[in-house]
Amino acid sequence: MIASNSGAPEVVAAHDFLQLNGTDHVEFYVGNAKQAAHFYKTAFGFQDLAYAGPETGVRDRASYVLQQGKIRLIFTTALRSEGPVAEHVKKHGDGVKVLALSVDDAYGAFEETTSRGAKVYMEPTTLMDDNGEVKMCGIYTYGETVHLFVERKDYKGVFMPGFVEYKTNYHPEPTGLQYIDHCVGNVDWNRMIPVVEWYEKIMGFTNILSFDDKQINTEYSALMSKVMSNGNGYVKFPINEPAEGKKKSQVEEYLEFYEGEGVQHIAVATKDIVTTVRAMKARGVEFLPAPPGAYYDELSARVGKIDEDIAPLRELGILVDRDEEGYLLQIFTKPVEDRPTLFFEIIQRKGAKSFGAGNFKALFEAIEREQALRGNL
Ligand code: TYF
Ligand code: FE
Repeated sequence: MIASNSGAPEVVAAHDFLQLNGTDHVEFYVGNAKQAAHFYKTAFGFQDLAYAGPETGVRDRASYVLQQGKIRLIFTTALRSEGPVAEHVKKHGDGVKVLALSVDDAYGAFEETTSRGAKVYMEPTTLMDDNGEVKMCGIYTYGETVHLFVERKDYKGVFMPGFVEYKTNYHPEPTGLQYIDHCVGNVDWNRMIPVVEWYEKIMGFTNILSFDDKQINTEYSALMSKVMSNGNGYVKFPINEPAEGKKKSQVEEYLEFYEGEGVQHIAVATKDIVTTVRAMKARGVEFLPAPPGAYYDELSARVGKIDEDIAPLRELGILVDRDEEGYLLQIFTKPVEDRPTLFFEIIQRKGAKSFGAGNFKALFEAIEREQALRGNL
């Protein structure tokens, strides 16, 4: 925060005018929300929370809200061929439409962002029922993706007005997922800087880390990435752009199959990555294959002493990286739909605040092997 000089016109420096409390929820637009909800319950261990659809007076769509730890995911599908949900799915396939952020003042967030030039997605709205009220508004970010600002102060209902409790007799165990650590966007050629500047200007975010194509490359491809963070660090959005390489980069493959910019991966945190990943694998989640054995032979030399045994990390293909503050363990799923677009990262932080730059080479080579199998490298 920069103090303003008395007398001089106030410089609008990046400061935390939005006061975000973290991620409120992530909404996916999908071809079949009932089956998507079943998959995220079965494979990821999410729990029933709320529902809206024809039975609750919503005519054009059905939405299932699932929860695990602090993470809330909504799966929404269209009930007719026309309308914004059907059109989104036709173009992009299943994907993330909404990254909703928790605020104390949704109307204020609308004022702060639209006065700085944000494009309006949803005017400030107050939803009310017997359980209280929820206020929200929304703005567009990259591609057709939007940010909602959600103020739910003392709302007592299951999710928000318009939703009823979703209750089934199918309750797979949670897998230990706790909160959303970061959500990454893939943007077009020459768009990373404008999007980064958009987060600085419109949202008051700062660029906390940058990786250029000299640092992120393999024999075949490259990408660039800048990590944007809000003031308290609860909301982090890395932004990736493809870079020139011998062959097609994974970001280009995404842009081609998503038919535009969008959310590439959602990183979810766990306190025990070995248990979480073992459970998810047993339930059918597909992860990128483990890096070559040499990665684990050289692990101790590269990252020093860690609390975990190396054998289960090697068995499951979990990656480890260290920074000045500690270390982190991470692993990436394969894309979770047929288009090679959205995937998930499971991450356990042990002090480290970074993003696993030491794993980029091993990771991107694993991604490229999958790309080659799809005929897209
Ligand atoms: O979010 C990150 O920066 C890390 C690394 O296509 C990463 O998870 C970056 C780009 C990418 C996959 C992973
Ligand atoms: Fe990540």
